Amino acid sequence: MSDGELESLIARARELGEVAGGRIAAAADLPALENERVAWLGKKGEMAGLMRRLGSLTPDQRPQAGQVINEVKEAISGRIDRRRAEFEKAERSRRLVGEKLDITLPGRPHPRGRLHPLTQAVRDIVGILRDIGFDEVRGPDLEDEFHNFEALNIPADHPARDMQDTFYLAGGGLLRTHTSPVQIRAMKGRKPPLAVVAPGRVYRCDADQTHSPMFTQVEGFMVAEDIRMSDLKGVLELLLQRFFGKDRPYRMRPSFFPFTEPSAEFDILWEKDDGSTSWLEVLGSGMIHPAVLEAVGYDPQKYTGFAFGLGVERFAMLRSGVDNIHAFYENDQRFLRQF
Ligand code: 2NL
Repeated sequence: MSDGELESLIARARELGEVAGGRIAAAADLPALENERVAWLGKKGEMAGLMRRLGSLTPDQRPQAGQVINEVKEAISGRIDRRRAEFEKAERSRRLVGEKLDITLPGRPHPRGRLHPLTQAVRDIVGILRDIGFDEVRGPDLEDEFHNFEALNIPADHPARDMQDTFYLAGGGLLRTHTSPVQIRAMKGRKPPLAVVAPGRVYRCDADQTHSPMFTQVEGFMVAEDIRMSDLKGVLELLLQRFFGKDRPYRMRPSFFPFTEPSAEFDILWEKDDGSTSWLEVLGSGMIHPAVLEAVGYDPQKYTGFAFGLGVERFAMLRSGVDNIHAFYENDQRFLRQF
């Protein structure tokens, strides 16, 4: 075999190495680069073609030519690897620029949750009474005639028992019209002396600007030997002063409820925007009627007590200046955020 064939093979290998270098440098992206790898180094590629030509050389010529071809192959492979690394680096920095975070920006504020104004008012009222020794109790919204009416000395022909005032359920149940039945249950389950406060939702068949078919009440009572009207006045004055402020004038005037005798209502003096004032009723109360004490098994000769009831919406409205009770139930964030 002639030296000419050896020389031409080596020259061809070096020439192809040069051409491959140019093509690899010109590859525009990773897929194009992969095409070059297949074209030069693949099984059917240019370098494999050169290797096949080794067969036409003499055995002592083959190692020489083989070494050159291998050097060229390695050079091509090295160029491809470096070019690939360049593409990968460029791709990474493109991604990093896209994902860039400005960690010096202020964080997005999370709106702070808060208690509903009625929940706040219930907690304040109950808190004031717990401070002076009242026990908080809760009970069912669904009641029966005995606990809601009969035990409270409300006779069968009383207007409160009318379909127009009370939500009756099929089957004889009713939605409690006050939290008194919770107190009746507390009295039946315990013995005097005791003082209890019962907050909760109550229901009446009634709706306008100042009435909602569901509203929130806090009732309370105290029963022991020798509880007097002065105890009633002392406790309720403290409640009004702590809730509305010490300087807010109040007055007590006679009233009537079937479950208390005598009965008294409390008004507070309210100053309007135009400077004029008026008395607003905020609390009903009285000495617990002997018939009520008897209904729960207490001896009215031995024990006396007072009880009171208040509408929480009223308390909350007067404290905050809200003039429509329904605002408390619409869950408008613009309203609720103000409290
Ligand atoms: C009002 C009047 C009142 C009571 C509620 C009561 C409860 C028992 C016994 C006796 Cl278990 N009385 N509760 C007493 C007087 C008035 O509420 O105007 N509430 C909004």
